[in-house]
Amino acid sequence: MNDDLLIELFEAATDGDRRALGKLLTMVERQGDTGAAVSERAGRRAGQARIVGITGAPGTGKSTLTGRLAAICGAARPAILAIDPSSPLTGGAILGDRIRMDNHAGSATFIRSMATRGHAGGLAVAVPDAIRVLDAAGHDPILVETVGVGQVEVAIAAAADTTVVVVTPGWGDAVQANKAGLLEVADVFVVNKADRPDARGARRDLELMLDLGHREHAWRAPIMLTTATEGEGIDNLWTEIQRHTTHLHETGELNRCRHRRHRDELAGRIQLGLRDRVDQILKSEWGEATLEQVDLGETSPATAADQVLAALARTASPPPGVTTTLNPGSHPDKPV
Ligand SMILES: Nc1nc2c(ncn2[C@@H]2O[C@H](COP(=O)(O)OP(=O)(O)O)[C@@H](O)[C@H]2O)c(=O)[nH]1
Ligand SMILES: [Mg+2]
Repeated sequence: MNDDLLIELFEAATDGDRRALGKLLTMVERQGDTGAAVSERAGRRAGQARIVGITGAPGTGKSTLTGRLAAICGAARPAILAIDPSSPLTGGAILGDRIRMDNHAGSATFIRSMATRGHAGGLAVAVPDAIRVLDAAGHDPILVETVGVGQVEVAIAAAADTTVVVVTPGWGDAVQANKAGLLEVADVFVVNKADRPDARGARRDLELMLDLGHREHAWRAPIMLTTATEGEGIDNLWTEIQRHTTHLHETGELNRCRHRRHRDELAGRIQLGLRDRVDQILKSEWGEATLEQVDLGETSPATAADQVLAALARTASPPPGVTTTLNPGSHPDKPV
């Protein structure tokens, strides 16, 4: 990818050209060298946007709610990133989401769906890049909708500055949310479909669960009642999200939160890279010979793995600008 073309695309996207922004997002979705170049450039301008994750079980009303939030937040250029889990129904789900969001979000909102292509690990690295691109193009807030099932989806929602967990009336939903690990990651709870019977009961159930697992937190997640289809309770919800943003700023938690996010992103990428490397090694002549020794009982898997790791460490060199080696002890032949 030509550098000038990238600069042009970013400038156009920043000026509100949705096609240019769409192209940049497709590039990071595909990853590879072009995706990395886009991410790098985006990273220099990003860091201004508020990132709000919205998660919960399918059908709880996340898309409707997200569209409403974008419409009432009062921002000039909100964006919605809707993450779809891989399923044969994905195409339909995206379409349904789009319709429900478009109905409510207003024309100022930029909406993009991302589907799980290939392995979930790919999504985990592509989503932070997509957020970076939206941020760099001047979108704020960025509302990220994910289905709160599966570790990767929960992790994506939890990586936001503020994580909103959506449940609906009925005890089962709160129990499910608890099982999925959603109670711990919530900064704000929403009991949506408050037009249904016993929404207050659902709030009480949630409060009880929070009390049971209560740790000494400076922030206690408020529980908001909404009827997303009618737009009820959305203003109050946005007020609570903003209150959480202020809390993050005042306590310095925002920097810690972003630091953790970068750490997780870096770890995720290193793990993906290592996984590829492991496959390469096992497929190589050397890997096959080692495996044969294990088959014959001449080497134990533990010893063989140690040998491979030691060889990997010998070939590792620090990135430019980093003066210490990864493991100086194993590099007797290299100056530290
Ligand atoms: N009764 C009622 N239905 C709602 C409410 N919010 C959303 N729905 C409906 O619930 C269904 C699922 O909504 P959707 O936003 O797609 O949920 P998602 O799967 O969590 O994104 C749709 O038929 C919505 O119209 C609400 O507050 N009350
Ligand atoms: Mg949805």
